[in-house]
Amino acid sequence: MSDTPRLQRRGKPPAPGIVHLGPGAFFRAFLAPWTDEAMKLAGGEWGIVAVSLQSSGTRDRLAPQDCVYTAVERGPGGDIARRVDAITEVMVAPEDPASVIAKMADPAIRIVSLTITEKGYCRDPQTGELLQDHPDIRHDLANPDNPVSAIGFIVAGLKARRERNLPPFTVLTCDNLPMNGRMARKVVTAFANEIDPDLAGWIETDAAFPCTMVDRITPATTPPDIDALASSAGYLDEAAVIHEPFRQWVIETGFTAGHPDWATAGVQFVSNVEAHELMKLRCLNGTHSALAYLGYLAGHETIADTVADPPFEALCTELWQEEILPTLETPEGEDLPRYCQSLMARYQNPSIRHRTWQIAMDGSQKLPQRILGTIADRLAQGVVPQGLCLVVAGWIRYVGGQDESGAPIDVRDPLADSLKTATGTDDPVGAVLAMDSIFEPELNAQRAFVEAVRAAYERLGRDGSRACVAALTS
Ligand code: CS2
Repeated sequence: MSDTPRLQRRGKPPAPGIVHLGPGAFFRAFLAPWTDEAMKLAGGEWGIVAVSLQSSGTRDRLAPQDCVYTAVERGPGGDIARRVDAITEVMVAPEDPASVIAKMADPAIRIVSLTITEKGYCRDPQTGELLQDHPDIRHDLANPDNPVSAIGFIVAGLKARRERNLPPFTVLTCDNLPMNGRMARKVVTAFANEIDPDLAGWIETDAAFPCTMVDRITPATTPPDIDALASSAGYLDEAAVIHEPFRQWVIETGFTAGHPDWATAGVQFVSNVEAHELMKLRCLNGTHSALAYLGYLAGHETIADTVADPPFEALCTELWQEEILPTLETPEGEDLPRYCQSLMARYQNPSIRHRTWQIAMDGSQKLPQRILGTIADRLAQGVVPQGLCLVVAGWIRYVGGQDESGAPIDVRDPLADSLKTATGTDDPVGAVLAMDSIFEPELNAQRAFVEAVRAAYERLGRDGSRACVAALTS
C-alpha cells in the first residue's frame, strides 16, 4: 500500500473547545465522531485537542494526515466509512507537559474529556479512593507542575485556570465505571487537597463532573483493516478505527460552560445517569467479561465465535434472566429484556472481530463494577448466583496464566504479578479472594459465595470451561 496517497484534510480545522486525554480507538470511534457530527449539524467551536499521556503512536499516525481519520462502521451487511474532522491537534504529554497544562488553561477550552480506562484513575477499584501510593500519583504530588497522570494534569490545568481567574472546565469522563463523574471528582479533589486545600475547595464548589454512560463496541484496528480501507477508499489512513453500528451516550446535565450540541446528533441528556450506567455495566460489560474469560479458556478467539457456541449463548441468557436483571431498575425509556436481546444481536455481528483477550485485560479493575456488585446484590436477595461465581472462578483460572491446553496466557493487568503469586499458592481461590482492593471484605465473609467460587474453580480444572458452562445452562 506504499503508493496509496495518505488521507488529507479538506478545508480548515474547527476552532478548539475540548481537550481530550486518552485518544485511543474508543475515543476515535465514539466521542470524536459524535462531536464532529454535532458541529457539522449545529455549528459551535468544539474542535478537540487530543492528548496522549504515554506514547507518541497516535500522534505519529494522525499528524501526517492533518489529524483527519476514518471511522468505519462495520455492520453484518458491510462497511460504511465516515471522515472525522473534529481533532485539531495531537499532543504527547511526556514530550511537553507544560504546553498541555497551558492548553487546558486556554479560555477557549471548556471541557476536558477522558477515555483513560479504569486503571487511569489511580483509584482503589473497590473503594474508589485515590491511591496516594500509586507511583504516578506519588510522582505528581511531588511534581505538581510536571505531572504524568491524567489526575495530575487535570489538577494542574484547573490550578492554572484559577490563577488566571477563568472558570473551571467541565471534566467529562467517558470510561466504563459506575457514577464515573462522581468518582473522577473524588480522586481529583483528593489530589488537589494534598497540594492546595483552597484549590480543592474551588474545584468542589465550581467545577462540574457529569456522569456518563458510554457504549459502542470497538475492537482494536488491525493491519488488514487499514489495507482493506486503502483498497476501498483509495487513501491510506493509519489512524482508522472500526466500530459496530450501535452507539449510546447518556450524559448528565450540568456543564460549567456549555457543550457541543450532541443532542442534535442523538446523545441523551438526563438528570441522573445511574440506572443507565448500571444497566450497561452489568448487562453488557458483565456478560462481555463472562464471555472473555470462559470463552478464552474454551479456546474461542472472539466474542462472535464464543456466542456462536450454543452453551455460551445460553450462558448470557441465563446470566441476564436469573442473575443480572433481578438486581436492576429499569432506566427511563428502556426495556431490559429487549435491551438484552439487542446485546446478543450485537455480540453475534460476525464482522466485528472483538477478541476475548482484549476484553479480558485489566480484570482486577473491571470485575467490581461488572460482576461483584451484581453478586453482592443477588446474595442480599437470598440467591447464590452460580453463573457469576463461575465467571469469577474462570477469571481466577485465566489470571493463573495457563489455558486449558497448557499454553501460557499473556495476562495484562496492573495486578498481574500479585494475581500470579496468589494463584500459585496452595489455596488459589482463597488467596485471590483475599485481595481486598478487588473484593469487599463483606463479600468474602459470605460463605456461600466463597464456596460457590471454590467449587466452580475445581470443576473448571477438572471438566474445562465449555463443559462447566454447558452444565450450568442445561
Ligand atoms: C469491553 C468494553 O474491553 C472491554 O472490557 O467490555 O470495552 C465494551 O466493548 C464497551 O464497553 C462497549 O461499549
